[in-house]
Amino acid sequence: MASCMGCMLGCLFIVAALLQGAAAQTTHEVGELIVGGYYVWKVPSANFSYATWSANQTFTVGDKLQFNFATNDHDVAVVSKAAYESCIKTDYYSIYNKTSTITIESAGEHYYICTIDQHCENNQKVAIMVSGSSILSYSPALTLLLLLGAASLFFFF
Ligand SMILES: [Cu+2]
Repeated sequence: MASCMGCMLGCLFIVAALLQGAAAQTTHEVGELIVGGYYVWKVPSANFSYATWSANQTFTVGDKLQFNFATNDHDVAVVSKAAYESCIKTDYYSIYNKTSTITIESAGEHYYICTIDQHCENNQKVAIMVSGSSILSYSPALTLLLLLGAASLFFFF
């Protein structure tokens, strides 16, 4: 009976920790806040900068980038650093032609540009730096919770 309780307690701890880890993943709306309260992927106005936007956010593997825009007005091309810097629009890893949510799959730098007209030259492009984070490295409290869960499993079995 005691081992059953311990097992259940351990499982609950781990499930709670995993749920908290999943909830920690963020969806970043990549864009400028417009009238009406929407974030839109667009050519930045004078008082908005994608560089500043990016610098003020924390990106973690598993986070999502949401690009909102009207089809044909813009697109999102995932590009290399060189293509980002020089606005090379024909050399991309993938491209999205309508409002899209892109999951960040890996740590490091990621680059996105709009290939429509001169939008990229007018700074409709964003670079993000993604930290390599797992659930365990996400927070010390979470790690402790996981360890407690595992320990109670071990102890009661
Ligand atoms: Cu555009």
